[in-house]
Amino acid sequence: MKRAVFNAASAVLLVLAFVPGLALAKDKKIVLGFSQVGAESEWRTANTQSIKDAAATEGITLKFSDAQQRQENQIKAIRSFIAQRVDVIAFSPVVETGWEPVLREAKAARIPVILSDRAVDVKDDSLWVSFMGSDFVEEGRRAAKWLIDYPPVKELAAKGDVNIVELQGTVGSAPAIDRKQGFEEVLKNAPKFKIIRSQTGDFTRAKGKEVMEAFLKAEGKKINVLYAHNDDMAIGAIQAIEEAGLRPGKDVVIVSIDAVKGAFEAMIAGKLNCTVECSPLLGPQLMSAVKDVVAGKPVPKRIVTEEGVFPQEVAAKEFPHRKY
Ligand code: GZL
Repeated sequence: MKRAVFNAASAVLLVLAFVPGLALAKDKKIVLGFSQVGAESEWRTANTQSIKDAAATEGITLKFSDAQQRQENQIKAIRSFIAQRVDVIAFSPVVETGWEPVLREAKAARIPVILSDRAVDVKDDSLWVSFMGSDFVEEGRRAAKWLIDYPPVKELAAKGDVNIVELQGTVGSAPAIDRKQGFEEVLKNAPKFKIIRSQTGDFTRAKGKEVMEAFLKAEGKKINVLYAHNDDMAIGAIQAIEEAGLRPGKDVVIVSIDAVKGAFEAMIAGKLNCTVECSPLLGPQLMSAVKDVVAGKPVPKRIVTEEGVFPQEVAAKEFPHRKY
């Protein structure tokens, strides 16, 4: 009798081993392979910390790779996760395109893929299970709406054109494409607002400063506004504006995106006028989705993070409550 029971139990276990989602025995820890963009900004650092903290809290084994903002490094990391037979792969794609081949390899290996923070542009959306992150187009709209309604800028528009220079994020990345789209969508109804220069600062402080120096050399005091796709580039640009003898936040009104601590410090110092929130604290949501995927539960195809807008006048009050 005992032998029959033992054989039946081992047969059940054998079947479970081939049914994804049920394959994990109770005590086996989930293994997540995560390919991160890099460490280019305060936002990214906070995002990485959120992911690592949440994995530890949930008892998920995290295999983490930093791609130093290079797509080929992310593709290599994903291939390595496939070879290691991780349970789930998640990544923040540095750019939108060029992912089909490696995502097809993950699908063929029956390893689910979750997109965190940024989206991919692929025809077959069965190549990824869920995309969690901000609505970057809406962030661009919010930046433009705040700018158009900002009283000192309204006064400028009453007298003539408002000349804007734009520091774009990483070329080809979802946030750079979408933040530009959202900002320009609102500006369509504000003809006095003109983007006179636009160039990538690759989301970094150093490049943001370098490109702003070039803008100032070319346009000088003609520049009324800087729109930066992230706070790090805005903070770099603030240095360039001061070195050019101008007052950031006054001679050049500055609106940027992320709402990292550095932006609140710049607003409190009167050097930045508004930051649109883009939360990097995606770790808990990601781990919850990972556990659901492994358990064979349904996961929403799109999970949007809720965010706000922080103008200079609320910075001092809000700053103590900021988590990143
Ligand atoms: C947005 C994220 C962007 C941040 C930048 O979700 O992908 O990348 O806005 C970061 O600070 O570098």
